[in-house]
Amino acid sequence: MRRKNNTKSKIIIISNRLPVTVSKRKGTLKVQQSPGGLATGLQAIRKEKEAIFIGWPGYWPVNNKEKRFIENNLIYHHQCYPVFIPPTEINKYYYGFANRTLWPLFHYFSTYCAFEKSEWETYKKVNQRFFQKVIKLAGPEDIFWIHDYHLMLLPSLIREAFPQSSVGFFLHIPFPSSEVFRILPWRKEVLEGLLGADLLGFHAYEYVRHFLSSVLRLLGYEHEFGAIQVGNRTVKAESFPMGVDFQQVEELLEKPSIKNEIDKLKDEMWADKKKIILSVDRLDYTKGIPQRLKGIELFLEKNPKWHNRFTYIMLCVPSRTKVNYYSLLKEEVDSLVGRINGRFGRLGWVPIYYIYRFLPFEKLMPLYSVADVALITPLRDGMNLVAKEFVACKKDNRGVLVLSETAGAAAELGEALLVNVNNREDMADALLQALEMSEEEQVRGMEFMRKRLFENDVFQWARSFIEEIKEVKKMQAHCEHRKLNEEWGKRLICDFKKSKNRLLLLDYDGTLISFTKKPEQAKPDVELIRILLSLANNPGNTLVIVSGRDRKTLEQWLGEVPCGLLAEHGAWIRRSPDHEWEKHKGLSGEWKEQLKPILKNYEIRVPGSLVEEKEYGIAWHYRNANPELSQLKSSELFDYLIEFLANTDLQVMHGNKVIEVRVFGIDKGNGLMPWLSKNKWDFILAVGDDWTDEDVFKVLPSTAYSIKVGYGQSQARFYLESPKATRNLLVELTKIQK
Ligand code: GDG
Repeated sequence: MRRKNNTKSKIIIISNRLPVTVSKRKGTLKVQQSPGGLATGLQAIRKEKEAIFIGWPGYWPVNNKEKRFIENNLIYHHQCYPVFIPPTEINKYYYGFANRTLWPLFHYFSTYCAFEKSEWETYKKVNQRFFQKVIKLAGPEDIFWIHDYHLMLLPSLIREAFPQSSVGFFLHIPFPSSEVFRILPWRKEVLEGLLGADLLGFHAYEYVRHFLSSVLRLLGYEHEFGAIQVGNRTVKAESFPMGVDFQQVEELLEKPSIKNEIDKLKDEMWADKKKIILSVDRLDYTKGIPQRLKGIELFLEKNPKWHNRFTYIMLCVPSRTKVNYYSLLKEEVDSLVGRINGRFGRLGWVPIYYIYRFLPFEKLMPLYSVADVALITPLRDGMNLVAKEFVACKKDNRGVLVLSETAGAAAELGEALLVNVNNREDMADALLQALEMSEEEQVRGMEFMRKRLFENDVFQWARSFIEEIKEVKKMQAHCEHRKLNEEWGKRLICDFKKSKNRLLLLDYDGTLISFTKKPEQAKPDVELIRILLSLANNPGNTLVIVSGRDRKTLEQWLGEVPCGLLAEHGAWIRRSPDHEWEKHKGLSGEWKEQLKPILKNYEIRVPGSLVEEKEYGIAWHYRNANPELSQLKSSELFDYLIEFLANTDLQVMHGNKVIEVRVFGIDKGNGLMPWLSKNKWDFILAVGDDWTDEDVFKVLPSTAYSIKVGYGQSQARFYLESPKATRNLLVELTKIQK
């Protein structure tokens, strides 16, 4: 029964719910399509990709025989591998942590959240259960695609077991602002769990932004265009708005049984010329159902002329009925519907048809098809597929979508009437506008939306996600390829041996020595001085220390080494100990007096940060400050300085946890010209870790060995992990004394 395939890669889709659910009625087991938006997406992936599914079947077997029976059925008929979870664990993991903690928190209902340690523990345990199933079925070559908030610890569990594997994670609900996310007591564990993936997908760019800022604020990892460096691995966060199966909708609309159903509905509903308003939701507090009903009540109060001229079909599917807030919501909705129907209904007309059950998609389509207006007004929604399905069903381009601006779908469906659900007036006005909209206007909006949905259907969504995982893997492989590995190390040493005129350009902080809490603590140790002396004393070598530090410090710390020095990123150079310091032409430091108070102000406002004054530059360091605050303040200061210094000859640089201002044209590459312009070098090595070292890498000939210390984008040909690795390389070079 176990399928283990280590030779060929396959896609493994892992989600809490399988695309099918098992239930037992009157002693008979039944397998049905699972409800909800995620299941809709999974069905689509399975149409296109060769994939297997791992997930909870929604049922706990009574004995082993039943368990085996279910397993066989699901595996052979549905490519689904069930993870059986005992009811006690389901209570704490699914109804508990997933739906009483994560769901409300991620939808900004923080007051609905329970923070129960035992539920969190069970959540971890169930993630482990999924992991155990995964390792039984998977091989390291497989592509893992994990879905949704129930399994946020699984990416890192898989990463540990298969370090080279391709892991994608997609969140179907919003990722909240970091201010809200940080409320979670286990926030770091959750983020670390997610960062085990190579690619993290979200429905909207806004959620990506929130995720990245949580990662920065809570774990201190910065990002570059959505790429986060986690150790030696690049992790990407991107938005992939999920679409619908447009083609299936078109085909189903042609199916005789559905056509008949549509005609029947039209006869029934349109006979008395009433307009049809439709909503379709799980009965969930995030869907804004009471708010919508109150909007309709106000609409009825304000527009008596519309009485008896429309019918609102409100389809609610029962959901998470075991969670307290859901049963309270049910009571509230029942009473509001009763109140409105009681107040405005009359013989022959009730404004609201309230249906409380699940309808299969084929039954939904005729409703979408005949509805004049869809009222999709969640308070928060990751995407909302119902809105998209409604548009996809509007083959004749007629119909109006009223959509809440806080649904992920609003980012793509800008032609809809966008509303603020909490504003009853806004809701009532939008409904009136929708009911009275001219056909011309309806068609104009619908056409645009349909075109967009046609192009970005659910297959495009799945394809682009899987393709992007592969891209991230390529990016990682490229990075791995750039590593100065043993083979390249040997080549470097061999070229070093063969050459006679070598130029060695070494940055100091972060390259030869690790960062310290305070800049003045990064004095060279005995070992470093020994290495530098040995390199500098080799007659074949010309050694230059290329630093952003001031010349006094460099001289104090490295004065005994017979090497060249470049200080303040090239504002000063000392060609050799026999030379005087030379200043870059036309430099003046008077401007610093104007900037000092601004930077000092930041030093006071951001505890742990400090201002460093150089002769021709001034810098604000924030390495030891709170990452959250310093990220915010550094961007603020950077933006401010850029504007403040526009039209001057000063430039602002955002380096590694430092913002520095210096005179334009001063950079390490320019500063090195006195050495680089000599054409005698048959070997050049340049090592640096920072943004400012890129100016050196840029001006080197392509044969030079340029090495970046640390990961991330760089113009350097190679990279090394740490200052320690740099030293190891240099020690090897000291062994060649010619
Ligand atoms: C989550 C996120 C995100 C079928 N019968 C009924 C029914 N269906 C199908 C609909 C639609 C799906 O269920 C509902 O999807 P939604 O996207 O509207 O909402 P959630 O279930 O909350 O889904 C959501 C989605 O995942 C996908 O990523 O868009 O933001 O919350 O395909 O055809 N739906 C309802 N009643 C039925 O009788 N409500």
